[in-house]
Amino acid sequence: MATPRVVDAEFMKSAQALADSVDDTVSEVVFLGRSNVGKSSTINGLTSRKNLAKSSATPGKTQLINFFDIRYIYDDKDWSIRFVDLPGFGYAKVSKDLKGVWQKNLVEFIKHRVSIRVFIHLRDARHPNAEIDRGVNEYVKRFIRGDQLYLDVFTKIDKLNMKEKRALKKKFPGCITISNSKRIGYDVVHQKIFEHIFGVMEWSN
Ligand SMILES: Nc1nc2c(ncn2[C@@H]2O[C@H](COP(=O)(O)OP(=O)(O)O)[C@@H](O)[C@H]2O)c(=O)[nH]1
Ligand SMILES: [Mg+2]
Repeated sequence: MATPRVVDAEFMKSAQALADSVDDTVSEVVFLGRSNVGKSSTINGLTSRKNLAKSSATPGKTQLINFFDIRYIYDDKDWSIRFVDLPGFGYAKVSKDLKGVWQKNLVEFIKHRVSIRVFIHLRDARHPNAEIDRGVNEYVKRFIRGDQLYLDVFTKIDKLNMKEKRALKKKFPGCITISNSKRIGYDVVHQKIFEHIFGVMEWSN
C-alpha cells in the first residue's frame, strides 16, 4: 500500500497564543515533547526538509507556536494539513496541573484550538518512564475530544540495543518508534495521520 507523500512544506507563522494563531480552517497535527527530544528533527524528517523546523526556531522563537503548511499527495490527489511545532516542555517534575511546565497560553492552545486533529507526543526511547511524559499524557487525555487522535511516538530508537527495544515494545505494545538520524519509521506516522484525518486509507500492517 502506498504511503502518502509530502510534496510541499512551508513555514507559515510563529504565534504567541491562540489569539494570534493562523486561521483554524485546516486540520492540524501538533507535535509536543520535551526540549531536545527531536521535535524539529522529526518535522524535518517527515517533510524531507533539512531546515524547515529549525529555520523558524531562531533564538527567541523557541517559545512560540510554529505553523507549517503541508501538502500531501495520495492516490494522485492533493491533501492539505498543517503541522504545529509547540515549545518543548522542561525537565521539571510535573506539577498537578502542569503549571510552570507549559505556559498558560500553551495550555489554552492545546485545549481550545478546534483544528487540532492529531497530537503527536514525541518521547525519548531511552527514557520511556520519564515522569513528565506520563504527566503530559494523562493531562491531555483529560480533555481530548472524540475526533482527536493521541499518538505516542518514541524517537532516537537508533540508540537502543535489541534488548532495550524488546523491553520498550513490551511496555508500550504497538508503539511507534522512529529514528531521525537513520530516517526510519516515518511511513507509519504518515499513514496514521492520514488515516485519522482523511479516513480514506485501507492498509494493513
Ligand atoms: N540519534 C538520534 N539523534 C536524534 C534523533 N532525533 C533528534 N536527534 C538529535 O537530538 C538533538 C535535538 O534534536 P531537535 O530536533 O533539535 O529537538 P527539539 O528540541 O525537540 O526540537 C539534535 O542533536 C538532533 O540531531 C534521533 O532519532 N536519533
Ligand atoms: Mg526544536
